[in-house]
Amino acid sequence: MLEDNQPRQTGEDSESRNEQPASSARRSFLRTTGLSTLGAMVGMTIPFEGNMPFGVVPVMAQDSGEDLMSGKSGLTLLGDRPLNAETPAHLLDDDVTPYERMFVRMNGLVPQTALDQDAEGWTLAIDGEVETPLELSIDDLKSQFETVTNRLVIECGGNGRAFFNPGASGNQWTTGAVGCPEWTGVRLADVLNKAGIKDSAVYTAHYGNDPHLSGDPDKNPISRGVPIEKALEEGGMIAWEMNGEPIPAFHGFPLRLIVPGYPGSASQKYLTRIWIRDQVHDGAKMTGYSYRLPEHPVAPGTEVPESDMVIMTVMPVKSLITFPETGTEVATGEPTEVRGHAWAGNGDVQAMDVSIDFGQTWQKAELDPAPNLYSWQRWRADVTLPETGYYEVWARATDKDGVMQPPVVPGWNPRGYGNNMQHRIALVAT
Ligand SMILES: Nc1nc2c(c(=O)[nH]1)N[C@H]1C(S)=C(S)[C@@H](COP(=O)(O)O)O[C@H]1N2
Ligand SMILES: [Mo]
Repeated sequence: MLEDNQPRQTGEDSESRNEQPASSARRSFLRTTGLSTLGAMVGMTIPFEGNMPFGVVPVMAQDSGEDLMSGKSGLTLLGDRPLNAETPAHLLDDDVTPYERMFVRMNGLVPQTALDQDAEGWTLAIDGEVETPLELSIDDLKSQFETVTNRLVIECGGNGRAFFNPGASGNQWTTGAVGCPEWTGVRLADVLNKAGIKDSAVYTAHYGNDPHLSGDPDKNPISRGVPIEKALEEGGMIAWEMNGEPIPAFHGFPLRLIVPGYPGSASQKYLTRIWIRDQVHDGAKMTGYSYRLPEHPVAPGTEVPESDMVIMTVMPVKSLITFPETGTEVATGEPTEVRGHAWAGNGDVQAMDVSIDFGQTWQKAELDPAPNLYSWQRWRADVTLPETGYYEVWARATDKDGVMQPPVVPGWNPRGYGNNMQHRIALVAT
């Protein structure tokens, strides 16, 4: 079983998007376009849409993955079943990542409730090792707890996998499986404390209502958790809004968990239940090689026994150059602004440097403080390219413990997680 990612299906399965519950194709889920789903696939209204047989996909949409990504053009589609798409670095320049630029990582199918933006009767259960199990409606969350708004980074644990050598199976994310939207909801710790966490609590277990790719209702596409200490720490949220709007279908409508600083997989979308367990959670994609790293460093390509794999926790320090776009021509001998974002799974980034000579010398960049814990931080620097020709800008962030991004892929591991190598762009001085 391929646990982290399913390969994109080809050949006879190329029509498999029809297997999305067909009625989903009927309803408008893209509030941003105002078109029906089928209309969004072809980018225009389909006057006779009501006559189209159940499950039929418009011819014009059949070969173009981009059509599934309505409202997100400019993203790179890595697969359509499940739907996965990443964002080119120069499209991530916003301080707050807008919907259009937010990467999508689905392990299963987008649930019908999200496609329909139907939150009727939605409840969140908090149970297991708690004094008082809770069954909370969204209104209960809004009325019983303090509402907070925070910018929180979500980054897939496999971001950067494409650079591994030997390569690792799974989505070939380059640098764009990351974003920092603004989330509104309640603190995870407040909700857990209301339920009363027992001393026997060890780990959380997260559940959503998204169907497994097989359609088997007894299977979860993903159910991960975090150590109870992490869940009770500052930063975690149960959110119902992204960027001031109900959370869009691809990102977890109507409720999602955000556990910042941990791999994105800990941030369960379509959240229905948080089960507090007295042992480490063993749900879908918690075991085997999924989101696990070798306990001790291994040479690239080593076959690591399953028993030596440990759960990936805090994400490493990282940064992106979001401006200018790689390959841009700039004026020789004049200051050129480069800028981007930096973030770290253990909190604030303390320093940011850039190099224009392949890492021989570094210059300090200006680094803004984080607007809140676990937001990414804006950095900028002026670089001057001394003569005409080809240059690269390399960018390097340093976390609060003095740990810095390496120039090459660190810590090879079988599934290609945690690559925080320096981001590089090309600049041409003319
Ligand atoms: N219910 C549910 N939650 C999920 C997933 C999923 O497939 N189903 N994918 C996880 C993974 S692996 C990542 S990286 C993030 C991606 O969040 P996004 O699609 O909103 O960018 O969601 C996480 N939460
Ligand atoms: Mo992920």
